[in-house]
Amino acid sequence: MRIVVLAGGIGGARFLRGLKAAAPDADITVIGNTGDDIHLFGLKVCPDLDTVMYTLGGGINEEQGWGRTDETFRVKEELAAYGVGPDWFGLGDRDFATHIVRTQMLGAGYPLSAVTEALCARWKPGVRLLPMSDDRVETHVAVDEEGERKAVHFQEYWVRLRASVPAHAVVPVGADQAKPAPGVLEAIAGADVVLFPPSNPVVSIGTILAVPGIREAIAEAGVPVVGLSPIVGDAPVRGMADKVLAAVGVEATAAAVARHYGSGLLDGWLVDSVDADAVAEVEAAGIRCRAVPLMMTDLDATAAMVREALELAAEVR
Ligand code: GDP
Ligand code: FO1
Ligand code: CA
Repeated sequence: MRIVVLAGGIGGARFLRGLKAAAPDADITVIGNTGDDIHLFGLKVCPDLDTVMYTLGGGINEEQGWGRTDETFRVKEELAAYGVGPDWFGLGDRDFATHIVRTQMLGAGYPLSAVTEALCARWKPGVRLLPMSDDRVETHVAVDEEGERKAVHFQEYWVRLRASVPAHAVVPVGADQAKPAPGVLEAIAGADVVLFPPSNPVVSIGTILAVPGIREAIAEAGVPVVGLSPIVGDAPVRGMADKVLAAVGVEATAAAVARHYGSGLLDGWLVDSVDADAVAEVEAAGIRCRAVPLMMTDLDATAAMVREALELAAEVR
């Protein structure tokens, strides 16, 4: 079975671990969000691609969910001694190596897709990891700071500001001009099923869908598209997805997120058992829906979620 997954960082990566366990023989292509990407310390940082790569490759810091395991911060301390920041973004020593390789290869002219493939040759994530685009896309967030409306990079909003100020708009800058990376449209066209993990609907999956051609390819593939809610009990399981949902005028509920994707895109939607009340509302919107446990507490629980998603896909086919 050929499975295409649109993935952000932590939610996407943990879901993919469950997918590999539940469908060990599947051919999995991951289309990763690159809207979080930023240039810092002179290096190109791709948080969501690295989170997927390290998680599936066994190098992730499990507690944190991002960055390398067994990490130290000597380089960052030395940079700080030169007054070089930003101080709010923690790039570890082991992680620095990944970023040096990436930036070196990009500087030599390789596209991000080729660089990602080269990095994955070491980590062997067991999936084909493609950036959504080789073109630069950066999510910016409109906020008020010191009485002034301004746009900040998503990382500044998320990491420095901890999403503590209202987001007035979320803009994937460059997305409208971006082309899907090589292999993305082909993977979608050849898929048997497309899955949306419980990733952030706005700044992860929303950004991938903002690359012209990707949403259309999914809709035209004529295969089941099934998603899992990142919202459980009217709040994100982790992180601050409610803040960016508010910016696009979507309520932080499992049903509202399904309606946001819409029946033109989604065929099936899983909500958590605590949100069983939402099933009728989602089905009324023309999306087949089931309530099942959606907490990725361990690999078994995550694999069970995946099996539910694949069963729902078989049902809507
Ligand atoms: P990020 O890029 O690191 O923010 O990760 P993603 O965009 O892939 O996923 C973030 C989303 O995952 C958040 O909105 C969380 O609510 C959701 N999430 C994290 N853990 C779980 C879980 O165990 N169950 C469900 N249903 N959602 C989860
Ligand atoms: N998240 C933080 O909250 N603080 C950090 O210092 C931080 C550093 C970092 C370095 C590399 C990397 O790949 C990810 C990193 N993240 C950090 C996570 C990440 O930037 C955000 O959680 C995501 O972009 C949201 O998906
Ligand atoms: Ca992300």
